[in-house]
Amino acid sequence: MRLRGVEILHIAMPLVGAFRTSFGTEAVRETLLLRAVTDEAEGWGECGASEAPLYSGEYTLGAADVLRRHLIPALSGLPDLDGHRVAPALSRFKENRLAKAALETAILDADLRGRGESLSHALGAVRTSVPSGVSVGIADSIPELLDTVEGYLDDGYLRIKLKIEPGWDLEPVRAVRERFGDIMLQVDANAAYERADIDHLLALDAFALSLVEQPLPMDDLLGHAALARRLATPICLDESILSARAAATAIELGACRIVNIKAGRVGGYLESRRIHDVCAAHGVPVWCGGMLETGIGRAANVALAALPGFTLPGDTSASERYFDEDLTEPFRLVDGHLEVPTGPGIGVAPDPDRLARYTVAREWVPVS
Ligand code: NPQ
Ligand code: MG
Repeated sequence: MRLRGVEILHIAMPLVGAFRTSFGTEAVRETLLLRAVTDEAEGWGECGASEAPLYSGEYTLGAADVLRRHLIPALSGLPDLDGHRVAPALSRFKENRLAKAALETAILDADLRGRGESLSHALGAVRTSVPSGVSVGIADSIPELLDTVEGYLDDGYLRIKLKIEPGWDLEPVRAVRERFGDIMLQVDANAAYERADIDHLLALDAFALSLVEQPLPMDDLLGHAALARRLATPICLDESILSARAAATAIELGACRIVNIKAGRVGGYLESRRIHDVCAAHGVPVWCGGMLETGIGRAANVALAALPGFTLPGDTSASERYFDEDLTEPFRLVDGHLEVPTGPGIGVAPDPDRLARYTVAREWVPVS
């Protein structure tokens, strides 16, 4: 397969409600879609970056710049390009994992479409549908939070994840546990605490949580290990796990017992599978995280979540959790599950009218 070029589409999708985390509030999903054009097929990838570098150091316009200036040109002149050859061709460029993942996914999608194979099959999926959880942002009040959670439980979500931060932790968690009883419940701090907060975090053990996600800074694996020695609730890492090697290190240090896998954060779906494999070898459960994806990114996440080691419900929510109108046919919750696409590649494509409605700029990056 030979790459002809990549179209970078800048999109802005209004969210059904603002999503607040310890690092900021998002009301419009501003990111990139990539359309890879090859001599065999076209492929799509979605970038996890958002308008500002708040989740990681990457942001949408920075990702577009590194893609047009460095990453896409590095794929020129490769006569036998396929999904597996993207990461080696990009490896001399440091970091920029969200951008690299988007490009690898677009090439992988084109490659698989050309061969008529689904991404789920290529990755080693064993399920036809995946259990879904939902991530619930920080609310203005506890009554408002309880209303939101009740709505998601009525929708059928199989587990609830509450975003927490200092000042919004024990009381909202207690209120949800008391009101809804024995639901599957977990929390995500997005690195909002420090080692000095360890005594405070131990109080979370009172609420029978499935896990506490990324309580401490991403580079503090030893802090997570110290917390893990005192906390009964399993620690799950998100931001800290940037590669399969990082997963192996974190597990060996005792910094986590569960891993959140987001393909964007680790540079792509192929590295995601390696993390899945490392975790499986250590008996560490994994689940699929989310970055407020449109149907393009969501389709690929659902394929990944169908692998055997994904034994916990992911942040693989239905389209309507985030958007009134998705770019693809909407992903719908059926008995708490999303169906895994079976068509070639990621198995979905943007609807042209809806794509035009939410595209704010597009640029064609040719390769020779
Ligand atoms: C997490 N996701 O698990 C992330 C955080 C997150 C679903 O909780 C724009 C882009 C906004 C990426 C908000 C969920 C975001 C974002 C939150 C990622 O930590
Ligand atoms: Mg997280």
